[in-house]
Amino acid sequence: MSDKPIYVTQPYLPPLEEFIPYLEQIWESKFLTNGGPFHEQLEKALCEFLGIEHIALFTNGTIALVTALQALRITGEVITTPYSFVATSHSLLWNGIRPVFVDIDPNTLNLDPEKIEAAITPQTTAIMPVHCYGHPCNVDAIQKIADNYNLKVIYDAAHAFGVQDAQGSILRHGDLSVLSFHATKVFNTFEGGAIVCPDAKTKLRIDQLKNFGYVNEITVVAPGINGKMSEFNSAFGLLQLQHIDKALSKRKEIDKVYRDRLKGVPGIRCMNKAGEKVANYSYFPVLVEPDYPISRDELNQKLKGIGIHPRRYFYPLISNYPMYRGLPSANRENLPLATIAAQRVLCLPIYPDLNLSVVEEITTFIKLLTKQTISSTEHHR
Ligand code: T4K
Repeated sequence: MSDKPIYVTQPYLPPLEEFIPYLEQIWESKFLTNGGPFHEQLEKALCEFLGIEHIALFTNGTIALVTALQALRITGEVITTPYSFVATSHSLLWNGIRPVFVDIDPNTLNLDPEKIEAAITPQTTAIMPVHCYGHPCNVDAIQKIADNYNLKVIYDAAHAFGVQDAQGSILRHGDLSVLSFHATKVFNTFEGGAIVCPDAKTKLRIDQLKNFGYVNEITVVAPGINGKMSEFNSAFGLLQLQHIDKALSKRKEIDKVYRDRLKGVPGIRCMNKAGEKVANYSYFPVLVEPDYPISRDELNQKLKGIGIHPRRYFYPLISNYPMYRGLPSANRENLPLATIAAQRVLCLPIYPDLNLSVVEEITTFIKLLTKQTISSTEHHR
């Protein structure tokens, strides 16, 4: 195994010398932020790459989520998933909104549309689903419910950069979609995020909200925040975009090796595709089921023992954190499938610079553990 620790992910960094000309331009122009030239260029380049019409760049995905809720004036209660990174629900609390947790579909690990209706109350104003691991939600079923009950839909698409369904970008669904460009994501700008919006008017409002609510030099129309992406981050994004196809195809290769080599290993379930035509292979989650000889946590520890650092995304469930667990919808009985997924999931390392030989070693170790544990159990019988 490698002498350096192997993390669940590592940012893809293009050659340093390719970034120098961007830095020279920033030094030359002295424009560091507030919608400078690289910011404008990155918005255009992303629209083209993603096949969308309008995007507003942000300093990170969390501030983008908080702003998306403000942009649509969401209040009261929002239906969401407990099986996500905590930022999803935190964005609701930051807006004084009450999250209402609904259980997940055990196949996609996304919000189960069949359970949404029962959670709607007169206070419900929106649904905030997550395309978890970049696997698309059941967008048609969710939109149907939203239309029936006059609810907004804001997708937390933090994992879904570049994902497409049969008709195009997954980001065109719902009222808004929010991306994260954090260092650990498929496409990163060190820190960063974005809101994908359907029209120029909505983008204008979002652009005002991310700039303190300024409309012009002397007019402020809302208590906006500072959510602007800097020129440094935007420039890095432009450079990353030149390498994104290569990075995505490396991820695809790794995904295939994992799938091929883990096929048929008793108790290790790889997730199926969930309706994406173009996937981004942002994570490689496996579910460690009861017929695997050791528990998920034991497997996690054993892998750490040989320098592999998977992550239990997403354990604990958001609904188990102190600021959420008092909510009626946070009750375990309300969330049986999310509870099981959180107990079983382990995200294995996947990132463009990960050597395929390491992936092979990880899978061999997982398989070997099966045989060793089974034979030592038999030995002790
Ligand atoms: N919604 C969803 C569904 C999300 O998953 C996230 C973020 C958000 C919203 C919010 O978006 P942002 O506001 O973050 O843009 C990480 C990320 O910090 C977070 O962005 C991400 N989701 C979440 C799933 O994972 P941690 O605390 O697990 O990250 P950390 O620092 O432990 O990094 C994981 C591994 O990556 C490390 O063991 C080593 C490696 N790493 C990490 C960093 C930061 C590097 O090699 N280099 C690095 O620079 O949260």
